[in-house]
Amino acid sequence: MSRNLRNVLVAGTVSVLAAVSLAVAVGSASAATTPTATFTKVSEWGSGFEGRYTITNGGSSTMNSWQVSFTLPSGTGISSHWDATRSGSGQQVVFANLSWNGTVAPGASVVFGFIGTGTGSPTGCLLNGQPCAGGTQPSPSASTPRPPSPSASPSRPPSPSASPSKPPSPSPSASSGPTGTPVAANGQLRVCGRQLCNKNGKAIQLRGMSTHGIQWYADCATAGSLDVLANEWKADVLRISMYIQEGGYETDPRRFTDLVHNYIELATARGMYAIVDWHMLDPGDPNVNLARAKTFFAEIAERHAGKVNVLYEIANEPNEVSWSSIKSYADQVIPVIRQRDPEAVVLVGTPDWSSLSVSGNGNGVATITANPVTAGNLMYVFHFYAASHGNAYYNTFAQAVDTLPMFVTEFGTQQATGDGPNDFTNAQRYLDLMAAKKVSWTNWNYSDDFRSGAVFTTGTCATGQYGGTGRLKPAGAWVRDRIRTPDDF
Ligand code: IDC
Repeated sequence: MSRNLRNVLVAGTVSVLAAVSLAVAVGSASAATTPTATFTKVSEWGSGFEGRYTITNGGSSTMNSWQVSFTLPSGTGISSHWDATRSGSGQQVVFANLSWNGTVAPGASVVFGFIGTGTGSPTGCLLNGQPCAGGTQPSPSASTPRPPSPSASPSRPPSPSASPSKPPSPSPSASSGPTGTPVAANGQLRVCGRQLCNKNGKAIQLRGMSTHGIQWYADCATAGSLDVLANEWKADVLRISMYIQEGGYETDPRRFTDLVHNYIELATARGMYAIVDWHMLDPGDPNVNLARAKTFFAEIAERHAGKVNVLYEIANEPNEVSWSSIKSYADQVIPVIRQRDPEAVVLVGTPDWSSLSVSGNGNGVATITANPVTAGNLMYVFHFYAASHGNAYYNTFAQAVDTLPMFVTEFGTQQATGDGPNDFTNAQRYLDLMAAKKVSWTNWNYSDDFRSGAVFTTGTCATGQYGGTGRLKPAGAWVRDRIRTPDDF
């Protein structure tokens, strides 16, 4: 699969979407001097779709809050949403701003989105009680009041032309998402020997980004930021980092499970693989969270078994615990996943913060080889931070990739704190090895945290402006360049 093909297809999709927006907001977009809310279906897959509203303040005064209401036809529903609160009942839906995205300056836009079930589209949209298509506000001094434009009429019944007569899409299957993407090219992955192989049995390398902890930085992993990650950075994979402690899953299992469901859908709609990262860290014994992990992974695997793009990372960084305890945990969690999603690749963390025991001065490669996890179709995880982890780490990793199936789900170009100066030279040494051996990787992290390892400068996520390189820290610009280079699928 060439990047060029993917670009062409993405460009084609964008033009269809542009046409859709035009049809919905016809006659108002350029002339509007009042706020508008424009709906687009970002992608559709037969049984559902990703919907997006863009609220643009075409007026001359700042909006301090917003509310968008509409009706869905029966048979169409909403399974999850982001960047807004949702209320309403039955087919009546009401979305309103969150605390951080209610203020919209003149000329600015905010976006929220949802995953729809069924095939219908919203009708009767109102933004703060006014038609979403907006209109030209008559100035008080105008001598000749303008007649309301047809599109500004709130009582307009949904005409056939308001629901765009989009030609049937090339019907991507429900499981593989949009065409021309890493997932469309590679389909269901499996571990063949020590490699990660695609549906054709070809060894491939995936490159992408890890979110920061979604309990802190959910606002950096949005439909808009993931558009940039997929289309501009050309990432193959998104790692969804859900901490268990530190304000994560244990505080509200329902909410965090739903967040992960939603990120899986967002990645799927963009044709990226999704790694579900059970980000256990402190305490370091994964068995402490065993019951929680079983509950969580049962629901995730049940819901997403029909997809080909989900990988399960069952223990981020075990520490201060033996390999045999980690193996015991893996041997209990993996069957919970496999009963529901038999084909999925599973990733297992290794001792001493997924260092293959190097951090504890041990030799995890030999220990694991002597006593591997019982299940097949799995890979072992290695993490490194280039400014902290020199030859001892590198040499163990080099030995591991010739011995075990390995996946690097986290690395940084800086110190193990995720902060401090970058060592791009040492980082490149690891990347060269991973390219040569086709070891897949995700970099830590796709957020605007203040530390040097967060790719965006502080404050980026509040602006919603992720494109280009203007808001990237040095580590962000460096890793973006290394994700964007063509794949060999
Ligand atoms: C760090 C975050 C930091 C957060 C801390 C909490 O950068 O904002 O306060 O976690 O535990 C890892 C971990 C990952 C760390 C990262 C950088 O998997 O959670 O993130 N790191 O320290 N292993 C090695 C480095």
